[in-house]
Amino acid sequence: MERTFAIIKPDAFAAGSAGQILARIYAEGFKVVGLKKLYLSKVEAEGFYAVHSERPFFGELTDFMSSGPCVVMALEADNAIVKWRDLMGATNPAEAADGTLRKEFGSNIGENATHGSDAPETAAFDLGYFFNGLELL
Ligand code: 3AN
Repeated sequence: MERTFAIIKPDAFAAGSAGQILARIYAEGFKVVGLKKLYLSKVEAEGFYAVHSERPFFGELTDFMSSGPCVVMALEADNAIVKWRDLMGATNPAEAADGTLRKEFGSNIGENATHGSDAPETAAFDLGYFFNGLELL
């Protein structure tokens, strides 16, 4: 079993899509180990995306992620990191495959409905940024 970190981003939460996305998560066989609604500050979003701080879209990305509430989750499954990335689809919803969450719920490369860790190291950072150990029992 592996754990990964996921976000229902502010665009999808504001659109009322959180329930449908959560239903897909359960239908695909993930166990939801942690879940909470947060309204990130700009500073909190910047800390989370620090790895992207030199990218040209960093300001836009952190403005968006602090623009409204989101839902952060710890998901558990066999091969959870790749499994969740596959369910999300490509970063750009226009390039995401049919049946993926970003295809169905994303609008553009910035407002793309969901986040998912891309490797064991980033999953460990992401989970530790948002959850303490007691929250993941
Ligand atoms: P992914 O989330 O698929 O791993 P990354 O790591 O390339 O994609 O990018 C991190 C986040 O930054 C993406 N989820 C997306 O919301 C945002 N992003 C990526 N590229 C752009 C861009 N060109 N313009 C605005 N936001 C972007």
